[in-house]
Amino acid sequence: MGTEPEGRLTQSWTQPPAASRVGITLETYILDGMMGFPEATGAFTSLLNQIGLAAKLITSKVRRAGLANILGYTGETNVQGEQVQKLDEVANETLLSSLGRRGHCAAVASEELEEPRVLSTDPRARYVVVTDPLDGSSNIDVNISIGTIFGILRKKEDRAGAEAADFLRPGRELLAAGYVLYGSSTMLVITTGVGGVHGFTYDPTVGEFFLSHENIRIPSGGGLYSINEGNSGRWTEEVRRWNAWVKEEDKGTGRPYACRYVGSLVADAHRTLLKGGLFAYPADRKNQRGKLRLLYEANPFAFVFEAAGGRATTGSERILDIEPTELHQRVPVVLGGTEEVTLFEEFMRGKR
Ligand code: AFP
Repeated sequence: MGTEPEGRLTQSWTQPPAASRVGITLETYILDGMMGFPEATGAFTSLLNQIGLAAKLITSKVRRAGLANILGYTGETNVQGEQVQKLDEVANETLLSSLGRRGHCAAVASEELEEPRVLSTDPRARYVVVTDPLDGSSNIDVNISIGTIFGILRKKEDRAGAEAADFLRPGRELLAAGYVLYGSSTMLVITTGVGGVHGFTYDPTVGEFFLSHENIRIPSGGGLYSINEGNSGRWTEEVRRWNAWVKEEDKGTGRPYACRYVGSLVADAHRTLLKGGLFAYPADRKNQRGKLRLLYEANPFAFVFEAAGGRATTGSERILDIEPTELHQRVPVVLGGTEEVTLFEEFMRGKR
């Protein structure tokens, strides 16, 4: 299925559906992707299905979190030095066990794990997954949208297990990436790259994801910006100049732009993808390399935004071209429509 052979995905995985297919299930979408490739072994298809299953299981846990009394801190800290809440662990274990069940995923690198977890030592397990199983966890106990972020890479060689080198690869090598948003409804957004970005909304009454947002393209303009303004005292002069510009009054360019900031990357990025504008978490005096993580936060979103016709940059460099050196490496992140991101970069280069 073009997913199975080496390198990038091709043909039916990368073709947007000819006629509208709104209403088909995620499973049908995934299976249809495989149908164009008679030589497909089904491994990639199966992996995507397991991600869909994990999304259903996590959504049910997120929805019942208060009822099941599983909110609250465990008292432990994760590798980022943040307090781990129980739901983070639940989401992490749910994803790991779903991905481990069919034997196609060799290993997972997760925000919750210091080192990758090997799931299969069978050399036929040809994929590795990067994930932030429950992003925005500080929003859990105030009932605000959170999400799961994922990316799939092909393992470098057909040998047993996986090692750090299988994960330390530029985001442009992703075979697929996406996220699940646990919002007013649960949505799974996925792309295999040039085939476009597709959004599936979960119907809890039947337990299925249905295609609701076909071939998402980020609108240009939008008049929205999303940034933690509380950090402005720590920003560089260039970021402050850009920020002052978006707040200036100017009818011609539709300014001032409206500010929207949830503090959950999945929610802020999803709104930006659908409504346009720009999301930024730049480097600042405290977070000198940025705050967000390259492998499992920035790269999957960069992959999604580019596939939707937008751009993703650090402010000076394309995110998908960064050669990672560490599993939990941080990076400045700017996501948005082409014009908005290009303008931000002009400010960063001192051209404005
Ligand atoms: P938590 O998972 O600790 O809530 O962090 C969320 C996050 O990594 C990302 O989802 C947000 O975009 C970003 O942090 C928000 O950071 P600030 O709270 O510093 O604005």
